Amino acid sequence: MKSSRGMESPGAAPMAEYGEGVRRTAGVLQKTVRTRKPQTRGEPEPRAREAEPPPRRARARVSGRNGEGPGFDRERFGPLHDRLASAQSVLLTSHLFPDGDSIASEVALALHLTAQGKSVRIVHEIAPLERYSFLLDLLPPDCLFDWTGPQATVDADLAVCLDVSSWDYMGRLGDWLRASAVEVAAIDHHRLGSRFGDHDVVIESASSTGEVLYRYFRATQAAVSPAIAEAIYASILFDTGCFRLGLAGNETIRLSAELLEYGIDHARICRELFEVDSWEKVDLMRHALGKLQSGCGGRLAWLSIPQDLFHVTGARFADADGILDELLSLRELDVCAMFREVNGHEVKATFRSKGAQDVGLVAQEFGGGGRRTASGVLLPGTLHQVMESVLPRLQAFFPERRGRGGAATSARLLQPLS
Ligand SMILES: [Mn+2]
Repeated sequence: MKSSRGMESPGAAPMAEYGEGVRRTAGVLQKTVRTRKPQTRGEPEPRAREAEPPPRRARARVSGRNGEGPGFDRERFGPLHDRLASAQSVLLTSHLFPDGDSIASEVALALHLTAQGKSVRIVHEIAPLERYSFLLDLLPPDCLFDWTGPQATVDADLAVCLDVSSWDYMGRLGDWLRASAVEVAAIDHHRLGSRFGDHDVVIESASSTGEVLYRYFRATQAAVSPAIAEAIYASILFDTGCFRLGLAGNETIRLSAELLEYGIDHARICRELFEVDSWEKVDLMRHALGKLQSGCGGRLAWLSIPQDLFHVTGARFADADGILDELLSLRELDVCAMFREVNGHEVKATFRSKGAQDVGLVAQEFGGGGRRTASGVLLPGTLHQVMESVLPRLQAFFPERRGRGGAATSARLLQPLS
């Protein structure tokens, strides 16, 4: 089965969210080439971002020898550090449907670069969801963001691609970058198929691209402002679902504790990231869970969402994102999958694993991408065809169940809602 793209993070906004003309602008930021917008939530500035001194521990950290901070690895960080130092105008971008990690890491790097007097522009060909505006509000007034795509890129001498290491998942902007003379660097935590840019920094053990950036900042003794710390902390919370999912290991938690010393309001960021659902989403979940099926002794579960359901409930494509993360709360469950009909001939398959099974490999086998615990792929075909093709691969994770009366294939259909 031929397939296409699929970076995936918990909460990632997938393709069809933006894929139809009607929905393209619904619920997403609709600004083009503008400076920072005024505060719109009617709240006072939550903190003095630049005025505060860094916390004591952060100050102590900055006094390394030979210009090298903790964890400095010249081979890993040196080329990017040198190239960023000489860049004047930097374009920042991410994958096609930017998620919390995409936007937060772009914002953190933009803050870092503008503080050095560099011209920075964040570019996406489709606007990010409105829910990420609290991150964009951290940007300084002179940082431009632009949702018009490739035409915005002409004056950059370096492009940094964050949270994406696949040209396939960069849309028209990726095509433009590849054809242009602009140098490219990747900062990422996804499994890298092949070398991407000339100055890549990829750390697969990091929870998020924001964490990769923070390790880079520490290693290069970069000044970390409270706003940078907040953006990085948000990226870690987003990609780990508040330290529950993915790679939330010792180092991630240690670094997060360090970030909290910048005066971050953990509860507020959790609210901004995770308490943003609509009643339409709840309605979608209610219907979608009515079609939940399980197999392999309850270790595998899957559900499918026909396109109609989005129309009926008024929910957006991305509203289905959190459903699999909810299923992970099931004790017996190890792997779950969701199949969303994008249109009559394409289906987005999304996978989650608690970690023992590598769903990143499954997505990769079908041409998609992601990590061990979260992955996805856009596949051609009808819902039925795609599920018939993909489910046996997931069932193969649990061979011991297959020999026992075909438990792997006798799916249990939970009682639908009346
Ligand atoms: Mn990420």
